[in-house]
Amino acid sequence: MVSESGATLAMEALLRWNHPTQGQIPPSRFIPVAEETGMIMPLGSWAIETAFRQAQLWPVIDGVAPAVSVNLSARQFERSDLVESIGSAIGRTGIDPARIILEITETCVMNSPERSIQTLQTLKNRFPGLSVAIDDFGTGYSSLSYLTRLPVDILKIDISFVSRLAEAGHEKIVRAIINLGHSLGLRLVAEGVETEEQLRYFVDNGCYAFQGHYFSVPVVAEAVGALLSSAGDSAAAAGGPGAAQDRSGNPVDAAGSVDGPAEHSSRANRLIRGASAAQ
Ligand SMILES: [Ca+2]
Repeated sequence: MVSESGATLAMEALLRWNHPTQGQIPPSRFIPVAEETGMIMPLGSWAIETAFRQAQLWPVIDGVAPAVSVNLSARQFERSDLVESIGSAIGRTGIDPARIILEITETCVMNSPERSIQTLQTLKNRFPGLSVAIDDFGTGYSSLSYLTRLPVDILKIDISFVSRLAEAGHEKIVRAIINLGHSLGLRLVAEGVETEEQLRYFVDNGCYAFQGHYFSVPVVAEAVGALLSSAGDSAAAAGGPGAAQDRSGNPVDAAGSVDGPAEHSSRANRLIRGASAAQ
């Protein structure tokens, strides 16, 4: 997640399975099986702790280390030992809870809204600073009255709306979600940003942060440190005295690039800073 000012606010942890003989098995294949068999519990706990541990290795840029965002499945969220499990992972890794974002879907929350409110409140009381995001917002079923009572911090606008933003109907829905988020005092994150036009739209409409291939394709855990360092350097450069000259000397080219993640990131930083300055 990248802010309007170009800072990397958070990295979302994504689970991948590189099988020794079958190669890459996508999560869309193994997560449903894990959910069905109950394997999601040990797998989910391992994923959370591993993400926290990796986040502890990330560089601190301008005194701030990015947060780590982890996805919770419905079954994980409904477990009675969820709070203990997250507490153990925090204890073992030493991560500051203020650097943790938990992502849950609206459908998962609405399965049992009263209980969800209680669970989220307990998590936030036990681990001050921890943030909660409603993931893929707009695709599930939400009760608006519960939404006002849920102790959540962030709405993530689903990729399906972002990718079809050019269609009038979708743009209206996105605008309504943004207005809803603002009215409820929530931070809005646009998921799946791939083009300069999409980015500009969300910058202009008051989104808090953005994520997607425009900034970086998913990278392996070992490469995240270098990606963050590179993004930090370019953000600092973009804010420095030579920034305007750099921008005009190196016009942003968002089309057809085969840049690596680091180049994507530095380009995004320059673009976002350019967009902010133009407002
Ligand atoms: Ca997510």
